[in-house]
Amino acid sequence: MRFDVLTLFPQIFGGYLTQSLLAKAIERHLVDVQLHDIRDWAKGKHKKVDDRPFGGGPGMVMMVEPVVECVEAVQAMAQPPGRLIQLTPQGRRLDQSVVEELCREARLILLCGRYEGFDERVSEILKPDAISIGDYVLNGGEVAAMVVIDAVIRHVPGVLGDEESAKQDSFSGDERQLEWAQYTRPREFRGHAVPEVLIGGNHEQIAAWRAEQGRKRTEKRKGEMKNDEL
Ligand code: 6GU
Repeated sequence: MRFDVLTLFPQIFGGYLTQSLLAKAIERHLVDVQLHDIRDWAKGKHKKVDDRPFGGGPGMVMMVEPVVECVEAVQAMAQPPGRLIQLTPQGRRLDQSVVEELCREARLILLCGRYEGFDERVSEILKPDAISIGDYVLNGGEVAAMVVIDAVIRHVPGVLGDEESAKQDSFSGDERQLEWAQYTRPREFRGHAVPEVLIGGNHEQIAAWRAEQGRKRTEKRKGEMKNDEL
């Protein structure tokens, strides 16, 4: 699967791309992430990518011309042109069902905004799929793009060591059950012991205990959630 990230700050992605699961997936050619600096498509001596809003008001708006030209050029760099995602707090909220929809694409183009957003004509011309990662405002779409990549690559065949892991994740499938409590060594720390059942080795009892744990966590979390999150 290929991701193209369009940003004014490609260096933000450096550490993320070179660590852990994603680095291994890239090394094994399961995932390809290409970074593109929107400023490379800016015109003039000052390579201007943002300007003051018509009508006044605070902040700067990302200009339509470099953004549209960057997206079009990047889409033409490889086949297929890919699905264009605009990271914006005004977008549809990312959840596991959106992630499962995105992972079916061969290529995603992730357009990250900064400042007070994009000139509206970016949306009119390119008709991106606008996605938000939650109801709070970030300084830009870069962290949100990493969230999208991180969630989506878990579903790319071969990326996880154990092929079943993504399916077993909380929120996957219809159950949306939270996972059970996990423990590893030591068996006791500061008076907190690992539940006896996990040490006994009775697999039926362990499975029953875990199922009960998952149910309890899910119930507790539902009690804490607002209605629209259920
Ligand atoms: Cl995708 N971008 C920004 N700037 N803020 C956000 C967001 C995205 N999702 C939640 N807040």
